[in-house]
Amino acid sequence: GSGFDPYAIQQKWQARWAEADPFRAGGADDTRPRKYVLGMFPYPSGDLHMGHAESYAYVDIVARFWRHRGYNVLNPIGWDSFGLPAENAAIQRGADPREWTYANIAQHKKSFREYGSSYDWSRILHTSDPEYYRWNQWLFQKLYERGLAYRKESPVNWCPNDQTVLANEQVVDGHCERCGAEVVKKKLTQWYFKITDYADRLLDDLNQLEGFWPSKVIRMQRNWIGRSVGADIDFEIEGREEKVTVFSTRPDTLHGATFFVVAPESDLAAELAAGAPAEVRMRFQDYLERVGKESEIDRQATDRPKTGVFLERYALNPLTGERLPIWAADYVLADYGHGAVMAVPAHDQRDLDFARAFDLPVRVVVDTTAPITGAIPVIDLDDEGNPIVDESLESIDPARTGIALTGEGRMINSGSLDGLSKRNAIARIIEELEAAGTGRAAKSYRLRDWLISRQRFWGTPIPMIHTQDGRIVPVPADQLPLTLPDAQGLDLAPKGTSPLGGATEWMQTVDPETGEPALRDPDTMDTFVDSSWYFLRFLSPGDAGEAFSTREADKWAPVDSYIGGVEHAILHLLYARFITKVLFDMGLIEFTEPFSSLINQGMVLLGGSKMSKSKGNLVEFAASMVDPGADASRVAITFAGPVEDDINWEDVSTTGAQKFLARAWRVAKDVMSSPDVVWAEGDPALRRVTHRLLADAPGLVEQTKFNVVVARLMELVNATRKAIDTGAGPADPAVREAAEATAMILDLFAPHTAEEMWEILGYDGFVGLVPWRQADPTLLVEESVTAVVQIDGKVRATLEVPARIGGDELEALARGDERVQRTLGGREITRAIVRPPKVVSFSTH
Ligand code: ANZ
Repeated sequence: GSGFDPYAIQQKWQARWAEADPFRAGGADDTRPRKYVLGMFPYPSGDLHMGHAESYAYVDIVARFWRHRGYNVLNPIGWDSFGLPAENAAIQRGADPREWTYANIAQHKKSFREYGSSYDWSRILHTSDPEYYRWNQWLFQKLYERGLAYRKESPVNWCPNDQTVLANEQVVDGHCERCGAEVVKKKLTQWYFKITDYADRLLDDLNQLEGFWPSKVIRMQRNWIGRSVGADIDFEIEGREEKVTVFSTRPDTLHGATFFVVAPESDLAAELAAGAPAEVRMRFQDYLERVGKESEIDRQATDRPKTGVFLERYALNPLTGERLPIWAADYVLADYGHGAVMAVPAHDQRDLDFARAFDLPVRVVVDTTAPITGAIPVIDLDDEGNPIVDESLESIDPARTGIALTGEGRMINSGSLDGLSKRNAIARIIEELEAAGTGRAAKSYRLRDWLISRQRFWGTPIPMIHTQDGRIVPVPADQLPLTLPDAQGLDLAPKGTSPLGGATEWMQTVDPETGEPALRDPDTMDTFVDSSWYFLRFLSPGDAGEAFSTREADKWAPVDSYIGGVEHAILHLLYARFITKVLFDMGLIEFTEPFSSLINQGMVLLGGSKMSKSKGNLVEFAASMVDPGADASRVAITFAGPVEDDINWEDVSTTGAQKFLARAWRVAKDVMSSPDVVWAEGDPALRRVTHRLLADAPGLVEQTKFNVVVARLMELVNATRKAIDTGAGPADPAVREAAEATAMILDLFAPHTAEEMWEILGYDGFVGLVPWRQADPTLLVEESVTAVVQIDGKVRATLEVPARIGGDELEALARGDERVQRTLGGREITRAIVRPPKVVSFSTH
């Protein structure tokens, strides 16, 4: 038959790909340069939808593109297959999380095959396989050896619904990232990875990624790490042996400190209260209880009334010896800086609010009305537009106005610092404190250590042994992997302790040193450990002797293009960056950043919200393979807008995509020349369209302007159709040339249709493997024409423009022209008639 049958074409080429396995990465003898393209591996929930279709379409565009450009491309796929949803599904159905997980993986694999994704299918990995997670255990023990894995008791984020702890990164606005329940604090002993040791490098190395990662992601990472620069200052406390250190970003304001505040839940607060009169102790206890019930969100809100308790104890200003009353107040957080602050109400808004609430003194030490050399003074204007110049210090007294003076100025009331600017004062006071031995330059971070223990079953068992005499020792290497026990007979329901604790037999082990009975660790690892290094496992996935091959890593890594959702902007990317640096320090890899470039795609929305099973607004990936078909899905999604924008599924035209593919296919059918035509011949106009696309597409793909390439392909197909029907005719060599270029470029977006076209055009091999055809530079020279710009009927300017200029582009050029601007003289254009390429006519009335 002569009809276009996308489903038949799809099945035909999938069978051929399955047989020939053409997208396997080249081995040791492959001399082409290498590219490692990776999509963030999927979580095997049952509901792959069009959001996944988008992400994996983009991955395939990039992988296919580099193959055409002559690279040896590695494009693997695997599954992030441990985690809560499997466990929750198992609990609901009384099933085994393992069965649920692997059944879903099988479905995913089928879908990706049907999508025509050009994976190297020989490198599949699942993080829930013991062959994989034994290397999580290896990694854990390596971190432990290096002092980067440790246990501590501290208040942790606890999700009362999932009955497990959460990393800071998994708490969004005080709620569980996964289930939305309000997170509470609970004191527990847990395992941590010491990511804070890497805070500076994680921050500084972001500079390398500038321009290669979305700037939004870089900004989010910077904020998350949250480095503040200042000083640590040691305060003597009356009646206490040891000094107490505070962190301040404004050590220059030390003379303005009028009181001292400690976090109520800190050990220091408890200790200070214990040494206070009974009545104070009671008030403190009441307050502590009240604070314990507050949510994180409430606590961090700036607009709520300040509360606190005076502990009737005093700190001494290290420079002046001034006595500062010590308060416990909840606006100071226990786990930031040192959990205590010197309060400078004149220059810090939180301190000022507190001072005004409790009638504490306010002392100005920075005159913000004084001019600072080199700084541009900010001058306010009054109603008439005259500068307000005679602002006096009294008129902005914070004690009266309630507004802290946080701006620049000159130091006053500060002894040796008087007259200095902020910067000089900070440098000077740090010198003085260092000389006196009561302070030093310091940095503070918002970043906390990574809590990796989870009280859940479906994860990597922590490879540590708790001995009878209280030691904690690694499971000996020859006993790894420490595999999960059978879920059968285990109570998986969340109850606040790990289900593994109930696997009595599994829990029993021996102390490797003494042979005495000992217990295993019942917790499992956060699944972000699994995904922190998986990109390295793809390089030697079957390797039973090591986590990854250093030799293969030297060849392939880091990942050249990493593609996935912006929801991973912080957690996953930060952890992967951290582990990469640790592996670098271990001498196992030669790079310090895992992902050289990052592409974040927007979301696919239906009815205005993100597709999800719970909202019942899923368009299923699997179903879309039949209607509209894999290629039409890919083209429609890609054409719907820029990569990073959200897409409304309602606006995505799958019928438009189907029609375009049918037109492209029909062009190939109509070609009447044979593959050995003379390339330099044929219709020059059509050749120019072809060659311009050959020349432009690589840059567009590298800039991830995939939708523009699709638009240009549509243009090429239309031009070819026109040449066939009303121009040079189907035997013209330019028509064949256009059809071949179409097939080769269409391969990025619609590989089944492209392969079919290639075969129709008389070729044997896969179009997916053909080298990019070079554009002929002589065909790229743009013809230009003279366009006239009229304003109210008179020609006011002429422009040299490309003959093929678009209307919008021409209008923009005309509006921006200097002569046009001058003639308009500020008048508004009320009407614009644009006839590209030659006429633009503006009216102003
Ligand atoms: C004195 C001072 C004077 C401060 C001044 C600021 C302005 P960032 O920028 O967020 O790092 N601080 C220190 N530890 C704290 C804690 N555990 N809880 C709440 N606040 C804490 O903020 C650093 C500043 O926040 C520090 O500098 C300290 O107040 C306060 F005019 O010290 B500052």
